[in-house]
Amino acid sequence: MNARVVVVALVLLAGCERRPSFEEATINATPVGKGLPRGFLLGTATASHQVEGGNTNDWADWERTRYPDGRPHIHEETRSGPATDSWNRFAEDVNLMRRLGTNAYRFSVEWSRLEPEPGVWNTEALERYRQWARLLRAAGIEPVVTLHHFTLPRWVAAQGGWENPATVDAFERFSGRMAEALGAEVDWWCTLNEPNVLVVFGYLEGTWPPGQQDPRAMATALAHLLEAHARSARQLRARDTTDADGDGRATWIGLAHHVRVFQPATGAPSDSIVTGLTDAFFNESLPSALRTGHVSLVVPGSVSLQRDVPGLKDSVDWLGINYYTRDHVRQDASPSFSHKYVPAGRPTNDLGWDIYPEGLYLFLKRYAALGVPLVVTENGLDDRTGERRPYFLRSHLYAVERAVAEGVPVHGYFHWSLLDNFEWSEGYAPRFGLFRVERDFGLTRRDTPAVETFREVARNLGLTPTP
Ligand code: IFM
Repeated sequence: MNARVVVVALVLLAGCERRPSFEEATINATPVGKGLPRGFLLGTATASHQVEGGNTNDWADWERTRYPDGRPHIHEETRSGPATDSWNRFAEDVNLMRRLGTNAYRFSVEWSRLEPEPGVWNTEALERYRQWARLLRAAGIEPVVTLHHFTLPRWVAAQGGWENPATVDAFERFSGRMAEALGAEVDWWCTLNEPNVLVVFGYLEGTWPPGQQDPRAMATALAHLLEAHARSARQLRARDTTDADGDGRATWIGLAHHVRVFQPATGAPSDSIVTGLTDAFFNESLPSALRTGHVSLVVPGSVSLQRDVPGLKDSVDWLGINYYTRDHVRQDASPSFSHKYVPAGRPTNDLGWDIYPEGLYLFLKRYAALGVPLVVTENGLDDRTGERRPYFLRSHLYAVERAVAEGVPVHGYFHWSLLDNFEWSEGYAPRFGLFRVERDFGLTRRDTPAVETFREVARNLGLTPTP
């Protein structure tokens, strides 16, 4: 090879993006945690309805009712009931977090508890959440508060839920009230959890409340959710003026967006087209609306909604990414024009979801273009024996580190979940917890093998798990 050819080859190589190795041996040899930046938030996540117990909201009603053909809405007719009783065991749960060595906890406040009737506020519940935030701070754990994680008060559901613009007004009022009540303790706010998942299950597939199968209703609900987010962010900024953690900012606002890798099943153009459309709707609509302030929702053949939302552009200080899995996509004649599946032989979790850590790296790289810090607000797996979680945790944090090494501003990682909890339509069969919850033995919390892995990562990051 002459010198000119070598120079050209080197120039070409430098211009090529080289993907990091995701070989198991490489991952296992990496002291994960050491490559995360200073101030990185390492935490766990939960949501009120999944852990608190005793909630009365649209989901509790959905759990009691059935589809028109008589099938129960929830696997084995399970009800969330006492959940993990975290409403009463919060201090115990904080001790679990301290044992993990976490420095952040993402939890949601339950709107139906706080405002059981329009304009009627439950001051006792407000006080309890305030105490929780104080307890977390005292333990060196940053509270990250989600304002809406799927559930609605009954009165909001009765007025038409997210299809009704009045719900946007109600959520704005609720957000303002939360900012006033909790702002002295809370800086990190997550307005909404996974609006895309909520509208697909609730308004397109009809498997979550309100049980609709109507693409237009889905688009309307999603547009209202984005408007609610923008107005909520405005309220939080106006009414939470206390810098609780002393970092110079009184609020630090984002939302949690659920992403899935969609990969064409074959090289056929039809598979690629359908994959692109699926990705555009599910993964891209929301970030693009945040970037431009313009909501554009297109479902070929049925919906084209275009709307400017005041305040949406620049409404987030950070973007949360909830990442779990990848789907292979084949074009077919079904209403969604596609069949999504996991090829045989792939490693999966106990819900059959592909375990693909590289996908997290790819999304972090992709959303870096938004120009705001990113936070992995959820990542986890249903692992009923607990044996796969240590490597899952390691490999996904490795993916975060690779993105950080390439300059992506990732500010945190929250494992879903602290403990096994109510997994919506699937009831209590799935186990997403770092701590196992023994439902037949008084909701006792027990370590899974990944607790030790988490502690090791925390130590590598310079945190100090309690013994
Ligand atoms: O349990 C859910 C959570 O409520 C939202 N994100 C996905 C998790 C696992 O399915």
